Amino acid sequence: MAEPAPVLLETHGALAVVTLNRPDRLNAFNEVQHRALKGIIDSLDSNHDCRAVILTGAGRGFCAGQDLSDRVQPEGGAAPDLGYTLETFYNPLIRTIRGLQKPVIAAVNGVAAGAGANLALACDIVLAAKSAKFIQAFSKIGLIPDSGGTWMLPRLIGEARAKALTMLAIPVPAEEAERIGLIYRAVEDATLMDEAMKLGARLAEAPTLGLAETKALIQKAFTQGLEAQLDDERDAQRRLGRSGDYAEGVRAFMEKREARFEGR
Ligand code: LHQ
Repeated sequence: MAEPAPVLLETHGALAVVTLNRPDRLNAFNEVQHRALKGIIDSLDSNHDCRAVILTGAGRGFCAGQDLSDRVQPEGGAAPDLGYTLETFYNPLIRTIRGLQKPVIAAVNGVAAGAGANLALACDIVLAAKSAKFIQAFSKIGLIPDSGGTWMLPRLIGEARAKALTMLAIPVPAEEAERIGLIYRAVEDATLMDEAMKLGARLAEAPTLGLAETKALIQKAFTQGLEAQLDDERDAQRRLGRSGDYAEGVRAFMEKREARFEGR
């Protein structure tokens, strides 16, 4: 029998739902799953008809990070080059999601551990089922929080919490993750996908160019001062002022009707 696809793609109009699909391994990444996900995300990136993306996991987990069964080192065997793995797979994935010119929602259906947790946190809006938890599991196996973890965590939750949660690999339940600002919202398990689909559908009808500029500007804010940020806001607003969606938004407001944005 053919192996099931390691990543599934469904489209609902302009909304794409991408599902990591190795449920018996809690969707931990092997190279095949990495290549499949990268291929799908790249195709959505260049597809103008796709205006919002949901990333979720099949089964009871979101993603348990690297598949460690691929990584058992034989006694006396050569050490693996984990830098190669990051450079080849995880770093391009995180860069692509952060650079995607459309919003990405993580619908965290269950445990998100290691690089799986940081993959979720790299998404623009993180919803999680109340039973889900986030674990910076790296310190348990002698590693650092990769896939952007050391960059995102102090920014999201501050240095004190970031250091404690990573060094102690403390599991953070979804409701606490919401409370400390690690994620946007924790929702009832049974409603997670409905909530994610509602949010996704709304974003897929929004002015995509404006959302893309908003995403890029908010991400930039961490690495530059107010002067540079004001300049970048001016440039982005200038570009958006020439967009069809801006013209439509203003017309719709003046005509007291719902705007029909086209992502142009
Ligand atoms: C797994 C995994 C897994 C294989 C669950 N691998 N099978 C980047 C560069 C290169 C290399 C190194 O890593 C990285 C980045 C990283 O991501 S490092 C961090 C890697 N991930 C982890 O350390 C997490 C390991 N998993 C766990 O700690 C637990 O499984 C969690 C807390 C996620 C879930 O615990 P439980 O709910 O108790 O489930 P479980 O442990 O029973 O797992 C269910 C099955 O999934 C089980 O298989 P089995 O055949 O016994 O049913 C696990 O072996 C398998 N699984 N994570 N990462």
